[in-house]
Amino acid sequence: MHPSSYYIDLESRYGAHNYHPIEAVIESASGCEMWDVEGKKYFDFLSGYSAINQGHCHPRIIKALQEQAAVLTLTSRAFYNNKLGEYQKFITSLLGFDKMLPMNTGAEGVETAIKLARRWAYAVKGIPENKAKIIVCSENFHGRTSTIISFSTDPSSFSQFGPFMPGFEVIPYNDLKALEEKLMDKHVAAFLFEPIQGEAGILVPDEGYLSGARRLCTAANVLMIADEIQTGLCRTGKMLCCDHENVKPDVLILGKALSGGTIPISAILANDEVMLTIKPGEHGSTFGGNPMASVVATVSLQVLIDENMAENAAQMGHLFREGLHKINSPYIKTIRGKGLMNAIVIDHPNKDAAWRLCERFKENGLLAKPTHGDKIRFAPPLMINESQLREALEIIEHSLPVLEQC
Ligand code: IF1
Repeated sequence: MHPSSYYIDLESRYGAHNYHPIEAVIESASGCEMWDVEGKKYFDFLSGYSAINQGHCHPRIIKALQEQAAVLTLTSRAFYNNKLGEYQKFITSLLGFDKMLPMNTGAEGVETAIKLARRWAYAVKGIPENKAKIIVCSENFHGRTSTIISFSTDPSSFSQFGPFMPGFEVIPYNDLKALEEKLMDKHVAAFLFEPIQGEAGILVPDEGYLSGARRLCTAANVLMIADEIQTGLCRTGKMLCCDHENVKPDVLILGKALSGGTIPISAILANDEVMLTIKPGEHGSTFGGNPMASVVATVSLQVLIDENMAENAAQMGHLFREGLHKINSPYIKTIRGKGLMNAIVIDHPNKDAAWRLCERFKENGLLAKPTHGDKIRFAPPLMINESQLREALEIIEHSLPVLEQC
């Protein structure tokens, strides 16, 4: 048994310093609660950045993981296994696509979608080779690989990591006019977007943005690629965030909660015209589509459905935003979000105010973390119930006075 400081010091001494965590050393978790090494309980209001929608260590998911792990974990795709095909049939019929390509991290999912869009551009649309362009939005976050940061507009993501991958053009988010203008360019292959921008601070676009983008992409014969790695899987109150406007993207990317926060699993879904442009041996990964991931993903999706997590996220999300408004704090400038993907913007002269507030949240038993300085993201697991949510709102309200002292 060691105190939290022991573990923090170990990571400082032996680990890369690529994060600046809130100083809570978590030892166990269940549902929407976590316990640190001193036995202190916290509400988890970050959910592993929306990877733990089903709640920590969901018994059905853990059972499926343990049972499959004891039988067969990996064959590689050099051979078949008896779990991948059933998973692919399940997820494609659930979400309405012809086929699914399995990968591991979200960034790999985004990279795969980029390769599919470029290949489709050359093989189907007839764009001259190496001329394909992909339109992205400012303040996007799609991962940390060298290609993906090539089209980031956040210096903390891209500075001093050049040279960068060409073939991407940036337009403002939530701006259909800008998209329409860009789509006049016949070399545009795809539009890659987040239905709600997560890292940017939970930026919810205007009603009609998704359906407008769908209409424009269809008219211009451009692939609409929805990155639902963070917004998907019931987080915003529907199975997919695009469902709020009945929009069907041409390529759908999932990750994070596809495994209920157990192992890295991502999935790229598309119809045959796009998916079959990649031929055998032209793309893959060692662990992509392994039998353990296939079983875990199937159960993780089933749990979301069986436990009505989209409906609960919608209801609890309304209660949460209502509760934040009722606090009526002078320090909360903006409250925004959909379902249980929410954020507040802090209004305070001290640039460290949001961080200080999150430290006070921690002292009072709630874990959340600022994004981009003055925004605090609130994203608990989707199985949170009303009394837990109200207790969390109490903690938020009783922590805010700390801002009077900083
Ligand atoms: C970090 C952010 C969230 C994502 C979307 C792809 C990926 C992510 C919409 C890549 C990943 C994670 C990455 C993690 C923190 C977290 C994050 F702050 F970085 F931006 F959630 F908002 N598309 N987001 O949100 O998926 O490769 O990580 O599996 O890098 O610090 P991944």
